[in-house]
Amino acid sequence: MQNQRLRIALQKSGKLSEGCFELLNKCSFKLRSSKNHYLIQSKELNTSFYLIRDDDIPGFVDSDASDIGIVGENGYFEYILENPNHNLEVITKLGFAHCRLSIAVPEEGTIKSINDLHGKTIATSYPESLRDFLAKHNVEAKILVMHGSVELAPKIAIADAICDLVSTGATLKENALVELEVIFESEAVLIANKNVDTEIRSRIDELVFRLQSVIDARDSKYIMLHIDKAQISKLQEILPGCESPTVLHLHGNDEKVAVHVVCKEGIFWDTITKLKSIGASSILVLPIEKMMA
Ligand code: PRT
Ligand code: ZN
Repeated sequence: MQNQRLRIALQKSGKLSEGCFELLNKCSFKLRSSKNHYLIQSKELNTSFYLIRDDDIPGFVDSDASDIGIVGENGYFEYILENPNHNLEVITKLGFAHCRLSIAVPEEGTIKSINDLHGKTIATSYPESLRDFLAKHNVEAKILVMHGSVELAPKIAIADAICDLVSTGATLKENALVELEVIFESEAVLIANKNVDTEIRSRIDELVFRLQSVIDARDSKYIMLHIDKAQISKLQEILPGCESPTVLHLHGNDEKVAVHVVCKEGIFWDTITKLKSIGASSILVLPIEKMMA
């Protein structure tokens, strides 16, 4: 019996929400982004989804307003540094919303190393993560907290440097800034309140199993091809990370076999070219929807 609802906090709209909805919908939830919906009830695993701002998710889970949540590691780190007595734990990384928290400085400026930041002003939306980094590197600098448009701070001369999230680097480039130091890399993570009861814990385990099956399948391909028996070991060299291949007899052909493999690495055109160079033919590369261990 699933009496209690599993409560999940997600970002309502932004850089995390699309990836969250896509991943959860592949786990049989039917979530849709909607302007006016802050609560979605689902029969699947008896869940309630709370759609809120990403900044509120760690506090929501910590205070038991929600059992679990999906947030960027950057938001999680910032929260636990600010709240050392928190009740949070990271359950699993989710492989999307990749970015990095970096210190960046004006391209043509005089700051060329971390030590040059002594006595300077750094603008950021992540003061705790920056404070922690500066302390570890014995740098004393002033932190200016901004909640948006951080990249403009050096241009309008209210800061000498910034500490902000970077993904492609295009925003830094547009503002004539260069990365000086990466503080940490970040991706979306599933966080939980450590004190959930056993019924909720088992439901979280079921959800994590589903999420992991989708994540594992995402970059895996099912490959079918024909090849000379003698070339099977070379085939495994070309497709690293492939499970033990299934080798099937081909009717009326004693030299060639059909090989089926699951390959965990991306299959690109140059891999196909290498497969052809060892005599592989009839190559089929298929996507995998879910992979259960
Ligand atoms: O409204 P709400 O508070 O929920 O959303 P928000 O506007 O505060 O957050 P949002 O949606 O911008 O980001 C949510 C989370 O997505 C972040 O906490 C990160 O974990 C993750 N993420 C991944 C990013 C980026 N990539 C990203 N590129 N968050 C922000 N950016 C911004 C960055 O701040 C900078 O302004 O994009 C710009 C840089 O991008 P590039 O590609 O030009 O380098
Ligand atoms: Zn936010």
